[in-house]
Amino acid sequence: MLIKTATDLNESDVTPFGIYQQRRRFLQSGIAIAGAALGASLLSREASAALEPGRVKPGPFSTDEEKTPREDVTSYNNFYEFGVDKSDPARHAHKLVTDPWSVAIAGEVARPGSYTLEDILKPHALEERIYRLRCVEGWSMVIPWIGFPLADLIKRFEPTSKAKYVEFETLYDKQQMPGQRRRVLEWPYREGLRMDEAMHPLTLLAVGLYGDVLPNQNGAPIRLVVPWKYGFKSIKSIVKIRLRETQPTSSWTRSAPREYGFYSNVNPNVSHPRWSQKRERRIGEFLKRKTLMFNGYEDQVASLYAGMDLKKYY
Ligand SMILES: Nc1nc2c(c(=O)[nH]1)N[C@H]1C(S)=C(S)[C@@H](COP(=O)(O)O)O[C@H]1N2
Ligand SMILES: [Mo]
Repeated sequence: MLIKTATDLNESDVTPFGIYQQRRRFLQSGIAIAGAALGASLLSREASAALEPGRVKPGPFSTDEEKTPREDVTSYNNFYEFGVDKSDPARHAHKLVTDPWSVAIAGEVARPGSYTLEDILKPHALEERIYRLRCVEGWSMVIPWIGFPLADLIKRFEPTSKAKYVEFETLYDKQQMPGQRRRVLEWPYREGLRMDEAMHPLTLLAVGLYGDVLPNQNGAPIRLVVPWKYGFKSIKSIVKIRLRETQPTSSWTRSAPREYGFYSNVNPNVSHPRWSQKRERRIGEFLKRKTLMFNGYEDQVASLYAGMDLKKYY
């Protein structure tokens, strides 16, 4: 596989240098970078001086629901590579080395290769998007992500006419990810989307949350966010993106095919074989809420599934 560097990218891929430099600082500093719009109180003085206020622009599709407190977003996690308890990721994910990081782009693309995180991010303007996340287990959060549309990344690498699906893989490294010593899932963690789902403007590659770089337990340095699907589709700490002609099998489908299908759209009318999906507990709230079709993103995504039997394609 080719190792490509920044110089291999098209001129049209390149962002004005000032923005590029700021983004480098953002990624290297590991400290908050948000401008006034995101709450300047989080910023160290050096960081705020280095960054143009408002560089992370508010993006589309944000909910105005109350955000889940940052403490909960970063301490109540599913990241089985670090253990199966909700508190394990926050406790153990500091072992993950996220710099340097590279992402392989493979399969049905004109420009496959191994790209550094810097190469991956450079042309993309970052946005803040406040999305609901609904875990298949029956809880939900509202999280202010920072990222950019997956579609913009995929287009850069020029999918071939055979590209019908996208497969994602998390890092596989038992030294850094002690949870991988137990076969609770088939490692590496894998997920997949149909091409039109991957190209949908809601589908985000996130590199930050709450105005800061992603904490390791939330999937640093880069993770997927697909807000109309159950949380497990939003794969963390991605090292490979492969475009494919055939439908990939996700880790969860492989481990329990009757419980976790390829689509895994949030759907209150289709129960998990062992529990109902009609209601959910918003983390921090006492009373349960009704789960919304497609997690409340029905207007945006229902057309992707027109004519499909969603009980069959769960
Ligand atoms: N690699 C990997 N990605 C993963 C998981 C995981 O165990 N490993 N858990 C998933 C599940 S079940 C959920 S609900 C979300 C949780 O994301 P959060 O911890 O950032 O809220 O991450 C998803 N992505
Ligand atoms: Mo989940």
